[in-house]
Parts: sequence; C-alpha cells; structure tokens
Amino acid sequence: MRIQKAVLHRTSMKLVSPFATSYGAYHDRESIIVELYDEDGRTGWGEVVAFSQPWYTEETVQTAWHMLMDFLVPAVLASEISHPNEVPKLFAGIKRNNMAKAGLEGAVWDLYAQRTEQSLARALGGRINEIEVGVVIGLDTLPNMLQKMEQYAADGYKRFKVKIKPENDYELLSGIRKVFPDIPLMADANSAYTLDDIEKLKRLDECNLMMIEQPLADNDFMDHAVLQKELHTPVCLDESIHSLEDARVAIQLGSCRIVNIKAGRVGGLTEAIRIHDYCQAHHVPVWCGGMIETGISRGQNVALASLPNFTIPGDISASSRHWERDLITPEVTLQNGKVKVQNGIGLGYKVDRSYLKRITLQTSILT
Ligand code: OSB
Ligand code: MG
Repeated sequence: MRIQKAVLHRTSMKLVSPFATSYGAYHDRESIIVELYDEDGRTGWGEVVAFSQPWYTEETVQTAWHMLMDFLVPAVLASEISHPNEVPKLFAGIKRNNMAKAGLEGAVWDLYAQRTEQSLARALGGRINEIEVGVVIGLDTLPNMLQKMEQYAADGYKRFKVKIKPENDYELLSGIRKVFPDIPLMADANSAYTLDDIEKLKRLDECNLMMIEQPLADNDFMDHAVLQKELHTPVCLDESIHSLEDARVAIQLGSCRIVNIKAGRVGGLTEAIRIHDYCQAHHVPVWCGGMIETGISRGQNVALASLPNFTIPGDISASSRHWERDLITPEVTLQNGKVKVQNGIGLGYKVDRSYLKRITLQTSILT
C-alpha cells in the first residue's frame, strides 16, 4: 500500500473526573489523532498517547506533533508498505519518540486489517472474543477511593488498580483491604520510590497485591532486581519498558515478574507483539496498560489484549470511565466485567467525525 495523505488532529477532551497520580492531577486530555488515506481511499486511524507534559515519558503532544510533521509522516508518505511490521524499519534512523511513531503505525495496522478484510485483533494474532478488564482509581483520600471502588464494582469491574505514593501507601491499601478483603487489587507507584524505601515497600507484602507496578525510576533495572528479590509481591514494569530489548534486560536481570505492555510506550503494535511473544516464551505474564486514551487507542488495546499471553486483566476500562462521550461508535462497554473484541473489519469501531471536529484545536494535512 501507499499512504496518499495524512491528517493530524490535535484534540482536547475533558475528563469526567480529575485523575491523580504520584506526578500530579489531570483534568483535560490533549492528544493527536492520526488519520491516514491509502491509494484506494480507505482511512486508517491511530492515536498518539503522549501527554501535554513529559512526566510519564520524555514525549509531549508538542514534541510528537513536531516529530510527525517533520520526520515520521514524510517517511511513511515516501514508502511502499506491504505490512505494518515494516513501519518500524522506516523509522530506524529516528531515535525514540515512541508514542509519535506508534500513533502512525497504529493507523497503518488499521489500514492493513481493512485491506486484508480482517479484524485488527485477528491481524495482530488475537484469538479470544472477549477480554477481562480492570479499572484504575487515581490518588485521593481513602473514603473517596473506596466510594469510587464501590461504584466501579457495581459497574462490573473485577480487578482494581490504585495509584500510590510513599506518603499514601500502606494506610491506603490496608484501608482498602478492610472493606474489600479478597478483591483482585494492584498498586501503581509511577516511580515514586527509591531503594531507600525498601522497608516501606516490603510492608506492602501484607496487602496481598497482585503486583506493584513501577515502584522505582524508569532506568532502574538493577534496583528493581534487588527489590524484587526482597519482595513476595511481584514487581511489574511499566515506564521502564520502551522496547523488546528493555523487556529482555528486565526479565534476564529479574527486575520484574510481570510486564505492562502499552503500544504507545514501545513504538507501536509491532513491538508490542514482539514483547508479548518474548514474555510468553519466558513464562512472564503481560497485561495491557492504559493511557487515559480515546476510543481509537482503547480499541487497539482491546484488539492487542486478545493475544494469548495477556493473561492478566488490563487497564482497558469502558469509554465512560474517562469520557462523557467517546470518539468512537460503538463506545467500549462492559458486559459482565468483560469487553467484547470487535470482529468487524479493521479497528471495528467507527470514528465519530462530527465529535472529532468539535474537540479539534489544530489540523494539519500532509501529502
Ligand atoms: O502508569 O499506568 C500508568 C494513565 C496515564 C499514564 C500512566 C498510567 C496511567 C494509568 C491508566 O494508570 C489509567 C487509565 O487509562 O484509565
Ligand atoms: Mg503504570
């Protein structure tokens, strides 16, 4: 296929409620929606999941816009592509900027699935028809977090992740355990600890967590390995894993026992599948992380999580978890705590163009 045209939409959507992590709180979500046209007039959709500030990775919406405009889109427009796994090779001379790359590569996957008349899930190698999912509760007071958990449990969520930080961890988690003694529960620190906090982290073993996600800094493979040896609770790495190579280092060093896969963070679905396959071969379970994304990225996550080694429910909540109205139809919904994998051709969700127009701040067309 040849990509004839790319349209970049810089958007902003308001969250239904503020979302707080150890880094700070979000009220609005800026993103870049990528729309690609092939030579037959088909359109494929992708989403850049970088945030407005570089707290989660080094990228921002603004850096991604620059990378797409000046390097990545021109590389894709200039090439004949027979399979989306060729897209990372087109970007081989462009270092990192994984989220910008993934936004474009995701749209090529959508086009490829359409051209080969299969669902995105099937094109990626997915097998199952519905996936188990979980929900994330941002940092807040214990009573507020408990109230949210009651509400999400009533919605059908069966796995819960809570954000923690050193000033708010054991009390919070043991408080949750008093009310929900057996619920599948995990905690995400977003790198808020150092190895000096090891005694604090060891105490969390009492809370019977499925895992603790990214306790230490993103480049701290060695310290995570030391920590994992001391903890009964499995460590899961999120921010540390930018590539298959990072996953290999983490698993070989014993830095984690579980890997969180986000296509955006690793440069696209192709690399996500490679990490999935490597983890599967090494008996390391994976799950699909979330980025407070619109339905385009959310829909890709649903497809990705249908691969066989995604054995732990991911942060793939319903559209309504973050949005009053999502960018896709149908929206992602829960049925008995599960999400159906779309079996229509391509992404399987339609982009709501009139809503896209309403949330767009800036558009750019490249040919
Ligand atoms: O660390 O997993 C994370 C959201 C934004 C940035 C980083 C993370 C998260 C989440 C997922 O925890 C929240 C969601 O998408 O509902
Ligand atoms: Mg995380």
